Amino acid sequence: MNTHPRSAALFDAANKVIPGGVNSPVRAFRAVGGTPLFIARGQGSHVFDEDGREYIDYVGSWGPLILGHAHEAVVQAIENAARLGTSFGAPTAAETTLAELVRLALPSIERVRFVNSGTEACMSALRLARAHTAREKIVKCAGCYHGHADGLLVAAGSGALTLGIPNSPGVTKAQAADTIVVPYNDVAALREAFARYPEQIAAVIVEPVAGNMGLVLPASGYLQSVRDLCTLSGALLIFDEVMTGFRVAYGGAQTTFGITPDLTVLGKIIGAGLPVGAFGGKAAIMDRLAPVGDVYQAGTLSGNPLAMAAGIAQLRELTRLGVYETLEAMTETLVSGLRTAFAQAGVPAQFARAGSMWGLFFSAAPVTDLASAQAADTKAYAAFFHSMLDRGVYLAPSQFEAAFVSSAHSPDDIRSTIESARAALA
Ligand code: HOZ
Repeated sequence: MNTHPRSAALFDAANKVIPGGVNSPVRAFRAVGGTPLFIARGQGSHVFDEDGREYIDYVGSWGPLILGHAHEAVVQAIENAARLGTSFGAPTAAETTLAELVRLALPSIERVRFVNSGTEACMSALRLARAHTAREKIVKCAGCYHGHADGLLVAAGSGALTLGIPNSPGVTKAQAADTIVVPYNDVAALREAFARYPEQIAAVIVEPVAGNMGLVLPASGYLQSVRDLCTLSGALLIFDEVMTGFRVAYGGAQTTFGITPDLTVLGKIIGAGLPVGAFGGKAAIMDRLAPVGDVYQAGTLSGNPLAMAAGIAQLRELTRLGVYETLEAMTETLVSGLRTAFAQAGVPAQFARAGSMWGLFFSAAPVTDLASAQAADTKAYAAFFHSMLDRGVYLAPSQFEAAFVSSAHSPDDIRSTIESARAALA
């Protein structure tokens, strides 16, 4: 019996006009099977599907909804901004206000440019890094995901990994040739890459906490070694903090781990879930961008007034005393409760947490990189995902994604999620 008839009907209709019925592939539920839920609305920590069912949401639009769905301050800011006009293609004061908030939060950023997505931000940051260093090659880690620009769809994580197409057709050999791939958490491999391509590597781009092959933490000292190797060889270090920025701490993973990247990429969290991204860094690098410098980068919707207003409202809420402490404590309660539930059920699993991001692998062995992430039991994850969904808990429909707790999650949500997991594992 189909328990989601309306979602199923909407999916059928979508499939007729949208490839695969979705506008971003992980949503299609291919990794876990079944019909994707069509979401009608979200409120706080919960989402409601088109069939009227309610779920505790740990996707949170893939991270940006750190205050939960439809937070009053964010909604009000968007409403106010919309009344003044939705787009001008001209500068607005709000862009400087948000830029200031970002600069104050992340001391490695002296100048920031807003774009519309993490993909755009990564693509632009790399162009800038290549121009600044006059070098062409870049290094990325297998299983890290930096959006879907051509040269970055090489050993990519997230949806590309979920669907088994980490190297997408359509990316030419030439586009992929300048991307060097090394395993995450492997300093020796990175050192070897620098030795093999002396003075050719423009930048190393890395998720300081990997969140697109599931959640994989950096080994102790790894990020410092990456920093040191970049400095030694004159390559730029780019932290992709699309997931971790304003999430693992207000100042992002660079604050948590005390590492200063040359460039930082930020994503939808600085727009409270509206389409926005950003990249920023030292003025000496950022000022190569047009119109000051000669590196071209542009966009009509960049710095869009609705996105700026939402972002300002969200970041201001996040500066309230104790927000991160509460988020972290809540997430720790959840993860330790789940860990105990799995242990008591005799199901081998690896849990990881960074601030209010968390992840789960069905694996008896530690997960430290893409190879160990791929060795986890994805079928067991799919079965668990559906059992949890049946019990009103919405996890990411893929093993290779992270989960997120928001400040709207209540102790009751956490308790009920742990209880659901116990029941699902029984
Ligand atoms: N690749 C995104 C998560 N890391 C999923 C995007 C989406 O489906 O909205």
